[in-house]
Amino acid sequence: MLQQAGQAVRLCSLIPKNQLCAPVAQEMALVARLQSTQASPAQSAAAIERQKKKEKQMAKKAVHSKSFAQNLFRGMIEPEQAFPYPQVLNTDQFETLQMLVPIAERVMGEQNDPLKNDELETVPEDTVQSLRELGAFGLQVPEELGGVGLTNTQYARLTEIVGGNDLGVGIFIGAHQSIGFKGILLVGTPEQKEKYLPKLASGEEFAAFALTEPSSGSDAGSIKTRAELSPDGKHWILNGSKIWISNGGIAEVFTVFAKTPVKDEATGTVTEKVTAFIVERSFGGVDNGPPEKKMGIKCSNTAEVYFDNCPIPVENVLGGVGNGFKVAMAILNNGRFGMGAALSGTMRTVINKATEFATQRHQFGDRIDGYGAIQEKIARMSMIHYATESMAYMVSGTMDRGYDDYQLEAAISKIFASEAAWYVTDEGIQILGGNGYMKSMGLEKIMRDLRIFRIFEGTNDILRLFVALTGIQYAGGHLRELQKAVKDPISNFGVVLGEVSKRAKGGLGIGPGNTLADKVHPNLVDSAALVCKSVDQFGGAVEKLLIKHGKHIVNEQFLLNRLANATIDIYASTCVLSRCSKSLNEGLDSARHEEQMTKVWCGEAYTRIQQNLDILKNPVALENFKTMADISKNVCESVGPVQGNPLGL
Ligand code: MYA
Repeated sequence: MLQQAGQAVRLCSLIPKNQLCAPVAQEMALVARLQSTQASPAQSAAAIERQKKKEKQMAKKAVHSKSFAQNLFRGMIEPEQAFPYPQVLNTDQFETLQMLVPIAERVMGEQNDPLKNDELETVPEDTVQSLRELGAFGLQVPEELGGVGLTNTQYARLTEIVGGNDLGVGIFIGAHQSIGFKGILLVGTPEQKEKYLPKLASGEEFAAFALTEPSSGSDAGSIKTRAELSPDGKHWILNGSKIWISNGGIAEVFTVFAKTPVKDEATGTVTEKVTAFIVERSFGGVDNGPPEKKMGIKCSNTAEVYFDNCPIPVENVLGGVGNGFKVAMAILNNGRFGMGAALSGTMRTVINKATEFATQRHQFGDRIDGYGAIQEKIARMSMIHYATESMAYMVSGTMDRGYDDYQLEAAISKIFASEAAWYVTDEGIQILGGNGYMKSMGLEKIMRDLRIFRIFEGTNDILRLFVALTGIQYAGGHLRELQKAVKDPISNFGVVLGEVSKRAKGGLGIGPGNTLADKVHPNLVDSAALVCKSVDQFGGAVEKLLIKHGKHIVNEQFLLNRLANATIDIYASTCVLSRCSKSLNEGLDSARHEEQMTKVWCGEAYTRIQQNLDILKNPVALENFKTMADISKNVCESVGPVQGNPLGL
């Protein structure tokens, strides 16, 4: 290490001294920190194993990504995916959508009755039939396999209509195609696609995604359902049970994840790895429980599914034996953008209802939309909806442009949309007052439906950690690359100079400047500057955390959450800047309004980002986190509040 530091210092002599040596020495300290491993003696064997696995992942080598969100962790703006705002529909695709949108609006808006579905706890057959006729069960299945062959952006637009009308129906059709058979679409063999997709696309059969188990929710890798190869090697015999499976009681085809023994041919050792299977109910040994009684999305079916010696033909392995965890993650990553789009539709509906009410309701002699208290609510609801919508179509557009490193953006969009929709609906109900609380208004149902969106498809808590840790892992990989480059500075001069000068500027408080100035509309340059400043500070904050915690950053969830929140705010600001620039450039009627929203959004987001980053280094806040861990421990030990009632009774 000393030798490397020496080389780095020699390299520094090529560049003004006081600017470069300190950051390089800091790099060396950081790399040393990343390499250290110290497991606390109090940790259990399993926890230590897990810790080691996580720490090993933190030592992954750098792979350059075009992901906007990942590069934030290096303090860098990678504009390629975010600017200009994606415009991905060709004329044909636009016209197809022009034809489908009014039909979808008619089926959902006129025929479907959300309140009735909620009461019946099912989707009536005539609505299902209309959805079949619309092609709603195979929106992204290629036309030659009986689907509509839509792109992600086209799918997003239709999903928005469904989400704006009935989230329960959305989950019914979303669980079917967004995750249920998405694996077949993404990694299925041509034979699997031909065998299963036509009947699924037509809605003759329904599909479900079976991952979650009683003891395996967020920790998806810990599933216990197992499959073993039959003695004749022709079938996998599946045993286990899955819970809370959307469409579990009505599906004919399941994508099931199970542990399987996998032999390493080189060493002969056998390990248990997750494998994905396509399971037909007709294989036998498949059963389900009664429909679950839920808080919301009641018309969608949710049930336990049991597998009792279910024989699965070997050709029904999906994506290769032992690759199931990656298959599950690929499906979830790919499906998450749909939530952002659906919930944008939900928010639009709520804003419509709230403003319809606010512009008609008179209190204290005036229309209530004239009062500041209501105006602030409506403005905030509109801005957060604008950000959600901008993000949803940014993600679908990124996917349609062929990028495959969008998993952070998709996770951010899911977190953001589910919280934004909750906020908007809560405020919508507040504006309507007692009227909003009544079932007949429909907002009460939306609120119940929405609650699950912060929980399923990856809880927002776990996704925040995923965003922060994946970003840190990416930044850490680049730091190690720098370390390697420093060992051979002559042949890697570019890497070292680029990285070191970036960090040196950061160390001296000289940010890279407003690198987005030429990417946004001139009216938005100041707002873009706030994003650039935030990114620079964010990169510095990540680096300091790595210096302080090294690989053990994986355990610092209080801090990781703040990093994730800052990432989300930076990404949201970027999406609105990009979209609003497009609107201004095209002279849309709404452009000035969008500009107002963008400016306020970016200003307020900047303040929140500062707060989140400040907390990371604020000794009082850090001490408070420790105290909160203690408070939680005390409350958990007494399994409830520690103190009694103030009256002592
Ligand atoms: S379905 C159930 C949803 N369940 C979940 O989402 C489970 C959440 N848990 C996880 O995602 C994982 O277990 C986490 C990692 C993230 C916690 N992309 O050691 P690891 C790689 C790519 O960190 P763990 C439902 O709710 C990682 O780099 N790769 O793993 C239905 C590593 O790679 P390598 C990823 O600590 C709802 C390896 O995996 C990802 O065990 C119905 C292991 O990583 C990733 N994301 O856990 C919804 N994560 O080995 C209906 C990890 O190379 C849909 N890795 O180092 C409707 C939608 C449509 C809307 C319509 C409405 C109108």
